[in-house]
Amino acid sequence: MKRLPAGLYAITCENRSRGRKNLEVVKEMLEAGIEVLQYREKENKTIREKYLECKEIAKMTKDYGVIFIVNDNVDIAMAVDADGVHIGQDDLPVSEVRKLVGSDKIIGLSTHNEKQANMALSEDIDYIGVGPIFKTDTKQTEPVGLGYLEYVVKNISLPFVAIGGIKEYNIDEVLLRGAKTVALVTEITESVDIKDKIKKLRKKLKDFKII
Ligand code: 3NM
Repeated sequence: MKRLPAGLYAITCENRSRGRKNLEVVKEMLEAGIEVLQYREKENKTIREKYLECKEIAKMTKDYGVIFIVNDNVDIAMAVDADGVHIGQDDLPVSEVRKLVGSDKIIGLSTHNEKQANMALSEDIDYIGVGPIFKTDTKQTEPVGLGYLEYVVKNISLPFVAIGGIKEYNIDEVLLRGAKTVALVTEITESVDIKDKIKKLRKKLKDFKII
């Protein structure tokens, strides 16, 4: 059974990648060093296109020993033998997803408030997403603030990933409060120099003795 590692959890977003293709961005991410890669593509791609990208990414992440999670599409995750799947509150119930993926795959579940975090405790999941911590325009959800992160650290005994509006300039705020796995989309995908950005983010995690 694989687990959510501490460190950087990078997420794709092709239309926020300065014209670069997902595969190009993922290659840079892997070369720079990340712990988890999530394929997330909300717009403008067919299932077949997503599948083909994920098939390639699954090979690349295996080569680098990086955990590969597919967002939303349980079918694609299984077809490419990804390490897991990440689902939201409006997706299939966790119990159904678990039946589909089996006991070996990682299931992550987004949560945005205390009630959802408490509900997650009785689900067969491997980690929760906690966010959006800060304002983000990558997802249409209002920020929940650092208070929700503090609540989870104190009260919820599940591995979690902090997400939402996290940047190099504010990552200290989440690390200080006990986040060990940090997810970033645009701070990485929109960087001119992805490797340099990841290097700087890794330095922060090292300063907090997380990696
Ligand atoms: N999930 P950025 S916030 C994909 O709170 C996603 O569950 C969130 O993008 C949640 O790092 C978010 O560019 C977007 O702000 C994060």
